[in-house]
Amino acid sequence: MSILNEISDAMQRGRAASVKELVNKALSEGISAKSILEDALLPGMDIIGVKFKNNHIYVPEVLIAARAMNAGSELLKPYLTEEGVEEKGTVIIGTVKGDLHDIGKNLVRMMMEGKGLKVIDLGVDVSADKFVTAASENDADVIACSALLTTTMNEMKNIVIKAKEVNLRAKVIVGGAPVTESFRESIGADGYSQDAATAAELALSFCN
Ligand code: B1M
Repeated sequence: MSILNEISDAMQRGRAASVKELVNKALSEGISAKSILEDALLPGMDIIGVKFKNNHIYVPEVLIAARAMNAGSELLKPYLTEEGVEEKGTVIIGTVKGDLHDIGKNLVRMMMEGKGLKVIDLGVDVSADKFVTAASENDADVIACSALLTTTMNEMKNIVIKAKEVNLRAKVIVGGAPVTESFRESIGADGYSQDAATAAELALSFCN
């Protein structure tokens, strides 16, 4: 089995310690952080998603796989982030109210930090008020919100409404698996992106 398959396999089994060990080994063998993310961790999580959907595994198994995924991707952070780049803007990031999914949001944060943006991470289950208050207090350029549930993505509309109410300077950008460009348009958000890398580019484009 290739080391990338081993990483994917250990992640799906929720073996965080093995994932860390294997990721470090892969890095020391010269495999790029991008490849470890895109060819091992992300496809592994796709498999977990399919098994979860088909009731082959349940929330506890998904949760430990998610912890292993986060443990592996944290190790990649220094490689995805350019050292010593001047701060180019401030982003407030979080997963919307009612939603506890944070793996995608964490990747988006990492990619944004990699572009030299200062990212203030509010975590998960973040209310519209909290997003807007944090953006205002930190004079942020961008609010980036993530949602993974069709039931919680509507919370993004409240963020757009609140931001307009207080005439916030920050642009609101949205993303997450169920979110689409037409949804963005329907709620009047300023931008949408499908993945972490383009989310970082989009955020940067809104910074002065
Ligand atoms: Co949940 N879950 N989950 N889950 N979970 C999904 C999302 C689901 C699709 C699974 C399924 O049925 N196939 C389904 C949602 C169905 C729907 O709404 N249409 C679902 C469900 C139903 C639930 C619960 C309701 C289950 C239950 O309790 N019965 C429950 C809800 C809890 C809650 O939030 N209130 C629940 C719970 C959980 C766990 C806690 C067990 C765990 C989360 C752990 C964690 O995040 N720490 C979990 C997981 C892991 C998943 C799946 C398997 C994987 C999600 C993930 O991390 N993907 C997921 C199935 C799937 O997506 N295939 C599923 C990897 C990640 C890198 O991708 O987050 O899409 P993603 O991020 C991408 C892009 O979307 C984008 O960039 C990222 C990287 O490219 N992106 C952005 C993300 N945010 C962005 C923000 C931006 C821009 C781009 O801002 C501008």
